[in-house]
Amino acid sequence: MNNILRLAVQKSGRLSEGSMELIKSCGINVSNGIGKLKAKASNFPIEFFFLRDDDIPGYVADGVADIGIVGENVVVEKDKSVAIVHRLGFSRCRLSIALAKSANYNGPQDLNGKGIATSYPKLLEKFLAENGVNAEVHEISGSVEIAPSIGLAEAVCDIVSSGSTLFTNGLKEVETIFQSEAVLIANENISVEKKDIIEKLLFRIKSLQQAKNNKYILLNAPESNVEEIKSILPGMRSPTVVPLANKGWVSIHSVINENDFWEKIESLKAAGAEGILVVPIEKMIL
Ligand code: PRT
Ligand code: ZN
Repeated sequence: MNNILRLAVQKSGRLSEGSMELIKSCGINVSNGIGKLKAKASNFPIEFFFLRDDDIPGYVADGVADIGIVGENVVVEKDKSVAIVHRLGFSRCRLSIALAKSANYNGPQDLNGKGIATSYPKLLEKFLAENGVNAEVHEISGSVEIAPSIGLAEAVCDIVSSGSTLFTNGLKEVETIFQSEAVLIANENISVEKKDIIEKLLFRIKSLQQAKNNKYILLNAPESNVEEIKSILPGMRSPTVVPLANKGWVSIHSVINENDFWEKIESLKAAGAEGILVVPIEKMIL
């Protein structure tokens, strides 16, 4: 029992799908039947607790769970003693201050004396203090965006993703005070055995993230241009060069970062590359 890692994930909400997809992509089999509070993986020493996201930092800090997947916004707001072990890259969003579309805004000083409704009082108060703003913070637990229309506050400080909620409520985003994504958190006093399991899990997560950022590229080129092409495609170590049946031609295989992709394709074509194929990589172990 002691050597089973207890992972807290959101039961149902914006983090649930991403969390369980990540676990599945790590090759871990688990059936999270609807309404279940706990589940065990069949092929990895891990047990899942399905909880409300707000409770996850507290459960991890108290050691009820060893690790958890939760939005960084919630981790910082709850301010519990947990370690952020790894950033997971999904459920990205921002915490922003918004005002009525018609309001004038030239900077944080324009928030002086205003009422701001939010579910994130700590993050908001930090921003206000850093900017020397004296505003009245109203903590509410949901539907923050309707606060101005019901006369509760002139401004809101809420999570934004596409911006459509603010837009449909006649609000405009004026300050982004925090950028967030799902993170893996851990209890600060974890046993050596459990640390080992976390390392195994992290190894799998990192292999997936590496793979996502890279593509496998195959192309044909005249043998005489190999050196030039090699200098464009550094690859993991160095590109693979295989002779083609057609004399004087080779096939070159390598790995390319997704962000460099279009820029490099142009220089590869200029260096005589033909029949370029770019394919996704499922896992990448460096
Ligand atoms: O029931 P439980 O307490 O577990 O869930 P919850 O309702 O408190 O949280 P949930 O599922 O809404 O969000 C969980 C986490 O997802 C948040 O803490 C963020 O880290 C992250 N996340 C990512 C978001 C959004 N995107 C998001 N768009 N959380 C909330 N929203 C809401 C926001 O509050 C606003 O109402 O969506 C609306 C804005 O979206 P846009 O696209 O209209 O801008
Ligand atoms: Zn919540």
